[in-house]
Amino acid sequence: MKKNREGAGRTQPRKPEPTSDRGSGGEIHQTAAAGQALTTNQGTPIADNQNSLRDGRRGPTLLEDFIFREKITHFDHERIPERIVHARGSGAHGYFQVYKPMAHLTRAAFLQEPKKKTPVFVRFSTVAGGAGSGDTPRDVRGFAVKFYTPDGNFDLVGNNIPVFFIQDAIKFPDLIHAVKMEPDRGYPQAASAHDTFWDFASLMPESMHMLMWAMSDRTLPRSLRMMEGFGVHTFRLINAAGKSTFVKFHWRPKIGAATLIWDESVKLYGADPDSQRRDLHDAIAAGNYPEFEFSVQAFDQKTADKFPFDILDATKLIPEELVPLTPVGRLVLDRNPDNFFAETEQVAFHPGHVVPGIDFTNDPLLQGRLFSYTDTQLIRLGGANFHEIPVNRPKCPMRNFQRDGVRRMDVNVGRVAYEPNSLALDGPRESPDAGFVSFPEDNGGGKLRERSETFADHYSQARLFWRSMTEPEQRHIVSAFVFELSKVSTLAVRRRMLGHLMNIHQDLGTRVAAGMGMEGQAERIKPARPLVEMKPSPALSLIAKAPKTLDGRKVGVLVTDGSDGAVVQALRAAVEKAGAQLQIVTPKIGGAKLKGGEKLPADHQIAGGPSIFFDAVVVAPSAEGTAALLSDAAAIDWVRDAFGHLKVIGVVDAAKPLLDRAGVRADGGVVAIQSPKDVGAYITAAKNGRVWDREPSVRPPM
Ligand code: HDE
Repeated sequence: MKKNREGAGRTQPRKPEPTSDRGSGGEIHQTAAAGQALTTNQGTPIADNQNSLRDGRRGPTLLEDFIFREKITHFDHERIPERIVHARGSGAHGYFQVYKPMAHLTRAAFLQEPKKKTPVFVRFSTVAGGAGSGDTPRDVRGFAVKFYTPDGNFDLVGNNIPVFFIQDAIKFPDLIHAVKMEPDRGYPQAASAHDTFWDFASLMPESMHMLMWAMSDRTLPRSLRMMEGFGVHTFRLINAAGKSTFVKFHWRPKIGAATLIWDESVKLYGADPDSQRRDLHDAIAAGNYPEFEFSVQAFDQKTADKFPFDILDATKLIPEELVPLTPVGRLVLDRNPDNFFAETEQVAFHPGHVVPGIDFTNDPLLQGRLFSYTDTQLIRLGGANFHEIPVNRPKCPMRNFQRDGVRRMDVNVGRVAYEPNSLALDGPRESPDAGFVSFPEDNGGGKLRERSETFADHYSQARLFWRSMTEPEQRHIVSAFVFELSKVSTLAVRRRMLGHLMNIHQDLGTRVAAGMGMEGQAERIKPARPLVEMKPSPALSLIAKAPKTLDGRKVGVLVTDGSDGAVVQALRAAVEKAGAQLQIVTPKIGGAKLKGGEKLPADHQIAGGPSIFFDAVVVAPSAEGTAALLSDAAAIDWVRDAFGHLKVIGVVDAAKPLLDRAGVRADGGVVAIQSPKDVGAYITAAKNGRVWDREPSVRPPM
C-alpha cells in the first residue's frame, strides 16, 4: 500500500492544546491556547461559546447578543438549493496526463504534452435522489470532470451510461418530474420503481435503449472507482488547421468495472447509506488512488454517414467494434476535498465550458444543456460570480470587463471596464489565433419545431444491448424489469411496457411477462421504423471483459475468540499482495483473542460490518465461536448473504455448522481453508469475482 498522504506518514508540528474547565451549569469550556482564539466573523474574540447573553441566569435571552445572532443567522443560511438533478455527489481532486500529443486531432493545449499534469476536480453523483439520499439506489451515475487547462476550464459532464433517455432537451423537465418523488405524496425517494416514471417511459419509445441500460447492473456500480464513464453526445475535436473530427468520450477504470447485485444494493442502502462516498474517500486517504483511462472514438463524416443511426441522437451509441477506442491519457484522483461544501457542493459544471480545440455538435440534447447549466448555477450559487468560488476558478489567467454583482470577490482596478478603448492599452483584447472559434457549419434548413426522421428507430440498439449481454446479465435485466414493473399499480402501464419489450426482443418480453405472471398481456405497439439488426457488441458486457483481479477490492474475514491466527496472518499477506484490503469482523468491536492468546483488533462488529461490504469473504471462527454464532441472526445473515450474493467464501472446518445453518451448499466458490497453505487457492478463486453459476440455485431464474 502506498504512503498515507493524510495520516501516519506525515509529521506535523505539535499544535498548542486548549485547556478545559467547567461552567456554573456543569458545561465544558475549552479555553484557547495562544493564537487559537475563537472569533466572530468580524474577528472579535469570543469569551463564552456555551451560553447566550441572558437577563439573569434563568432569564430571557437578550436581543443585544450580537455573538449569538451572528452565529444563528449564519447557520440559518447554511444550505443552498440542492441540484435539481445529481443532488447527491462525491468529489475528488486529481490530475490528468495525456499519453502523447493529440495535435492531429485537436489543438486543446492540455492534450499535447505528456509531461504536463492538468489539475482536475471530479464529482460522481446519483441522479434522482435528494442530497441526503443513499449511495446505492438503482440509478444512473454522473461522472463530471473539470479540467483546469492552460486555456481555461473544460468540463466533461458525463454519465456512467453512454446513452440517454430522451432525444430533445425540451423533454428533460418531464423526464425528471416523472422519476422524482410523486408530487402529491412526496415519495418514493431515489427510485424509478413507481407509476409516474414508467407511465412516462412507456410513452417515450426513444427511452427504450436507455431503459435496458438502466435495468442492467450498470446502474448498481460496486464502487465509484469501478465504473465506466461516457460523454454521451458526439462532440468535435478541432485541430490547428481547423479540421473537425467527431468524437465520443470514454472513461475506463484501471481496476476494472464491477457491479452490485440488486439484493446487495438494497441492503447496503440501509447498512451504510454513504458506502460509495466512504469508499472513495478511504481509498484516496489510503493512497490507493482511483485511476481511469480516457479514450475517444474518433471518426469522420463519411464514417458517420454509413451508420444505421444518427450520431446526433443521444439515445444511440457507436459500437466499439465499428469505431475502436483510441487511448488518450489517464486521470488519477489523489486528493480528497478539504471541505465538502466549498468544493463538492459548490462546484459548478457546464458542458459549455470548452476550450479551443473542443467543440459541440447539433445534438438537440446537448444544445439544450448549453443553456441549462449556467441558469441553474445562478439560482444555486446565488448570482453571476460563481466562477470566482475557488473550486470553479480557472487556474489560468482570467481577464475581462465583466464587473460587480452579488458577492464579487475580485477587486478590479482602473477606470476602464469596456473595450475597445484607448485609455488602457495594456488591458485584455481579442486573440484571433489562440482564441475559441466555433466550427463553421452550414446547417441548411429553415426554422422548424420538428425532429429528424433519422431519430425514429427506437428499438434496434436496445436489441443490440440485449443481444450483447451474457446470460447472467440478461437474467438481471429481466428481474429488474419484473421488480420495477411489479411496483407499478396501473395495469395499462405494465402492458404498454411489455409491448415495448416484445419489440426489443421476444425472449426479453416473454421472460418479463412470465416473471410478472402476465403472459400474453403485452400491448401491441407498432415501431415507427422497422428494426435494423446490428451485430452484437461484446464490449458492452461488463462480465465478458471483467479482469480477474482483487485489485482495489475488500475481503472480510469473520473471526472469533480462539480463531487460528496463522490463517488470518497468511490471508492478510496474500490479500494485500493482490492489491486488496483485509478487514476483520468480530462479534465484539474490542476484537478477538486468537488461539495463541494474541489479541486481534477488529474493523467491524458483525451487525455493523455485514458481508455486503466485501467483495469476497472468509468464515474463520473457532469451534466455540461457531457454537455462539449459531444463535446470532447477524452472523447467520453474514454467511447467508455472502452465499446469496454469489461471493467466493473461504471456510475453516470449525465453521461448518454455521454454514449449514445459513444454507450454504458446496460449490466451486466455497473454498476450504484448513491451514495457511490453502490461502493461495482461495485468492485464485476470489480473483474470479462472483460465482455466476451459483445464481440459479439461490434466485428463481426468470
Ligand atoms: Fe445534466 N444537469 N442535464 N445531464 N447533468 C445538471 O446542472 C440538464 C444530461 C449531468 O456533479 C444540472 O449544476 C438538462 C445528460 C451531470 O455537479 C442541470 C439535460 C448528461 C450533472 C442539468 C441534461 C447529464 C448534471 C443540475 C437534458 C450526461 C451533475 C445541477 C438536455 C451526458 C454535475 C447542475 C455535478 C447536472 C440539466 C441531461 C450529466 C439542471 C437540461 C445527457 C453529471 O443544469
